[in-house]
Amino acid sequence: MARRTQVGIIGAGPAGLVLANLLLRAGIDTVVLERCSRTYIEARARAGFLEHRIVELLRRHGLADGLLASGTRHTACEFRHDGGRLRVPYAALADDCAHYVYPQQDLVKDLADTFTAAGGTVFFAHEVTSITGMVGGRPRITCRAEARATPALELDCDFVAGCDGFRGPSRLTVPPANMRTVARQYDVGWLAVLAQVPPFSPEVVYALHEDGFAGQMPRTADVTRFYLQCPATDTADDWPDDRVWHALGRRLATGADGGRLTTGRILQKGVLEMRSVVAEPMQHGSLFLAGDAAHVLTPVGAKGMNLAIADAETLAQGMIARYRHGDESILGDYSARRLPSVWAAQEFSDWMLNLIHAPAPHAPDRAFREQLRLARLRRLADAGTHAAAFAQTYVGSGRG
Ligand code: FAS
Repeated sequence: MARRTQVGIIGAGPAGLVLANLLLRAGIDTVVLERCSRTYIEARARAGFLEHRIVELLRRHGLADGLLASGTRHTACEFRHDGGRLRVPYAALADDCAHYVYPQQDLVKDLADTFTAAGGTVFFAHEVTSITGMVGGRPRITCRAEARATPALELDCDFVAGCDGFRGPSRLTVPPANMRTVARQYDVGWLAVLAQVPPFSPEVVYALHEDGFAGQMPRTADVTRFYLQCPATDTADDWPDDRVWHALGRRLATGADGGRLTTGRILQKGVLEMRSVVAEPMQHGSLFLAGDAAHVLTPVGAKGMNLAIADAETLAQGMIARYRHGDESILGDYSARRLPSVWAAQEFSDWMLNLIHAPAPHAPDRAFREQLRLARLRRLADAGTHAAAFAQTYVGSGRG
């Protein structure tokens, strides 16, 4: 027997859970379907950097209590090159707008707690296997439960929100003739490391080193995220712990007054594929994509989670206007409203990637590209209009 709701949401990540909370508060019936268990999604470490405009968005909707109570406010970052250090006080250059660092898994837990405490329904450990009736019919979502004994669930709804990430079924359900996917693959990898050590600097540090980029992203007082540029073909096996710590120490140029890198237990280690993808349009009939289901970026510039939450707000506004006033205009141009911000974030991420990454060792134009990125760094140092533009885009001071 199919269950009925107004909006079926696939995926309990930042996009799905923000959307679910906003719709529930507006009195719109919604059901969230999530393939993984609650315990798993509330422990899955990913992003951690929240832009100013996204913190204000969550505050506006009463969803920021946890991050404002336990998150850390960041107002500056540092670039290191060849023993030199350039500190960019981006908040001071962007109307005192700051980032908040708050682990994504903690935000996801807050959002899930708030939604279920308000009576919201999430089917955890339910994997969506098909989506039908998006055009001209009645959308139906079918999923199978992890627990073999539990019968498959069918959900009839007016709208389907595909918030199921880059590998989820939603985008793949749309015929290619109705949605183009544009992509860029970068010829570098990022070794993403999560370590049980205190950060050596309270701020984000980007090191531009001839061996490749290295970065430190504080997460909490005793857990730190590090990134190391590596060949795209590398795997975690190529990076035993001592090699990781050696490369971090060398590239981040810690020691003296550069902060002392504490080595310790590595909790997580994996090579991230550096690719960027955008689906256009982000909707098809009664199916609307939000977050990584519609667009992925490299973690450079830390925009992924922020875009996902901004998509969810615009989609919620569209659905609320539709149910309350029969006004389909926001839903009608949902993609036109979101894609400019998506491409702005892609452009910034690409610019940042070319700033911090060392050109490939044997690239014929290596020396030229090296000078280009130093020129970019010098422009950031002059604290003029360019640095201000960097600060505003980096921190997300404008409307997103
Ligand atoms: P999510 O991927 O978070 O959520 C989608 C949900 O859908 C998942 O819970 C999944 O289990 C579920 N799902 C998938 N298929 C399903 C199915 N068939 N049925 C039911 N459910 C299904 N971004 C930053 O801004 N800063 C960072 O530092 C950063 N670091 C990252 C590090 C890593 C290792 C990764 C992988 C990503 C990182 N990102 C970062 C990007 C990341 O934060 C994403 O942008 C963010 O999770 C996007 O949120 P959602 O769109 O909600 O998708």
